[in-house]
Amino acid sequence: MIRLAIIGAGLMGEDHAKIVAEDLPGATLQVVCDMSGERAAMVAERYGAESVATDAEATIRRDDVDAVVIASPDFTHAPLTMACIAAGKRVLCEKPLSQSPAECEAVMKAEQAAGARFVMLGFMRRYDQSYVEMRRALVEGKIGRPLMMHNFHRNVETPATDFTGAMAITNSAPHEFDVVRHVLGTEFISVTAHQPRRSDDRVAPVVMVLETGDGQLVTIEINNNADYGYDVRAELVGEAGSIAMNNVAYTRTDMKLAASTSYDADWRGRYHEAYVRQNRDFLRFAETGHFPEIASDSWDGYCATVVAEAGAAALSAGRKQPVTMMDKPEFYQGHKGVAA
Ligand code: ISE
Repeated sequence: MIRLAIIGAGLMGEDHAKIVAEDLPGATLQVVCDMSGERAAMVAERYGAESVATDAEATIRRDDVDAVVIASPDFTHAPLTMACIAAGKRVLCEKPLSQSPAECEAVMKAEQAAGARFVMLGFMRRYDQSYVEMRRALVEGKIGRPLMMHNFHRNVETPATDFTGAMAITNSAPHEFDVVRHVLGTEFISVTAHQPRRSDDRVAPVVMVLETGDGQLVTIEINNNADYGYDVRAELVGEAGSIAMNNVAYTRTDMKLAASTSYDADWRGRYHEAYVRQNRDFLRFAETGHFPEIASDSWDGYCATVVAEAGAAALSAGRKQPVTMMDKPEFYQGHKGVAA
């Protein structure tokens, strides 16, 4: 059995604890750690954890912890990932790895110095069946050479009152930055960003247009105040056809001359299966040391952060910004496969 520690008992930490407890045979929920001992105890009690802690670094070093899931606040992700590498513990770090490209580079440097893979990033969209089928269609040549990919990412409302348009790019859009790179198998070279004007003081959507190094165009709309539901869409357009996400609704209700389907309130319902698949791949990684075929790693975390930084700069400057990245280290080459 792999003994897992969950660092952070907030929304994501509790969801990971639930998955470990209910959907991850072969793993035990060894420790729930949070700076609030009360919050950690509540989640531990709810999902049957062996113990509770409030000191993240000490938890990572514990002899009864084999691997770690980091779901604490964003600014702690990179330092706690470094602590996992130093302790020789494999880690699933929730996105983002860091908001700073320099911090991402430090993590990659530490991992390479350790001489083995330790870090898996929590860009779980790669495990969602719709993106799996898009990637497979591209690899199998079904739609011809890819030309464009269109993406919508809509939340009911912003998660915090101090949310900004730039945060839509740095907090929400990294999911698209990563999954589009994964599906297309290419890197971004430029980004422009625009916002429409709302009639109220809520954060307006952000629309980005990105160019890839292989001559493709990618559009990404992030709307954190869509109101009607959690709604993510994507369409991959090739020279010989296109493949689009078919809205995942398990039922349709027909009544009073109308038909309706429902939306999830947030990502935890819509992407539950993707999180379970991702976390099972992490468990196998923790057990075997073999990095999963389609998982995201520290390099992918760095790429998403660099694109996010360029996107925020484009929104602020009101003009196209280049996406400039370091050369990909040999250490991170390979494993750009297709899910089974
Ligand atoms: C949020 O930032 C996340 O990371 C969630 O995974 C995503 O589904 C949500 O839409 C984002 O706003």
